[in-house]
Amino acid sequence: MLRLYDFLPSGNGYKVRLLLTQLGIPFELIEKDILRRETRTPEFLKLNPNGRIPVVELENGSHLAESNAILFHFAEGTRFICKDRLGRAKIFEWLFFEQYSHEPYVAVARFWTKFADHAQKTHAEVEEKRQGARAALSIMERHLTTRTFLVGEQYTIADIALYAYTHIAHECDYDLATFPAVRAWLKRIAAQADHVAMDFNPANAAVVS
Ligand SMILES: N[C@@H](CCC(=O)N[C@@H](CS)C(=O)NCC(=O)O)C(=O)O
Repeated sequence: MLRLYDFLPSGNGYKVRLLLTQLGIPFELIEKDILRRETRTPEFLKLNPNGRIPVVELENGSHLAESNAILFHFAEGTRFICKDRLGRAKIFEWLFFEQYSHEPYVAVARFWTKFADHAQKTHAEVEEKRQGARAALSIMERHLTTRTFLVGEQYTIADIALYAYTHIAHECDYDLATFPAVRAWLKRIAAQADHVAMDFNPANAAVVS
C-alpha cells in the first residue's frame, strides 16, 4: 500500500491526505513529529534530502516529496485537473503562488503562533508574516469574488493546495471577516464529496460496509 510520511498538524500534509481520500486511494500514514526533528534523521533524509514531510512512498518503492508535486502526480488524468492546456497552466499558477506568496506567510505565521515555544520569534517578525498573509488573502479575495473555484469553475488541486492553510488562517489570530468571498469558497470546498478534516488519519477512519 502507498505510504505517506506526514505530521497531522501540517497543512502541506493535509493537502495530500485530502486528495488521496477524495480519489479513493488507500494509504498508510506514518507520522513523523517535526517538533522532535524526526524528519532530520539520517534514515528520513534518505527519503527526502530536504528533511521535510510530506513524502509518499509509491508502490514501486520510489519516493516523492513536495506537497504540490504529490498533488499533481495523483491528480493527473482525474477530475482534479483541467483537461485543457491553459487550465492546467492556471493550476500551476496557483500552486506556485501558494508556495511563494501564501504558504511562507500564512503557514509560517501559524506555526510561530501555534508552536510558539519552538519558534521564539519577535512580535515584529510575526507581524511581517501576518502582513504577507493579508496580501495573499487579498489576491484570493479579488479572484474569488466573481468565481466559484480558483480555476475553470471546477474543483481542482489548486483549490486543495490553497484550502489547506487558508482554512486555518485564524490559528495565527488572522481574522477572515474582511474576506467574504474567501469564506464562501472555504465553505464550498468543505462541502465537496468525501471531504475530510485536517486531522484525518485513515488508521482511525470508521469502516463503512
Ligand atoms: N515545500 C514543501 C514544504 C514542506 C514543509 O515545510 N514541511 C514542514 C511541515 S509543514 C516540515 O516537514 N518541517 C520539518 C523541518 O523543516 O524540519 C511542501 O510543499 O511539501
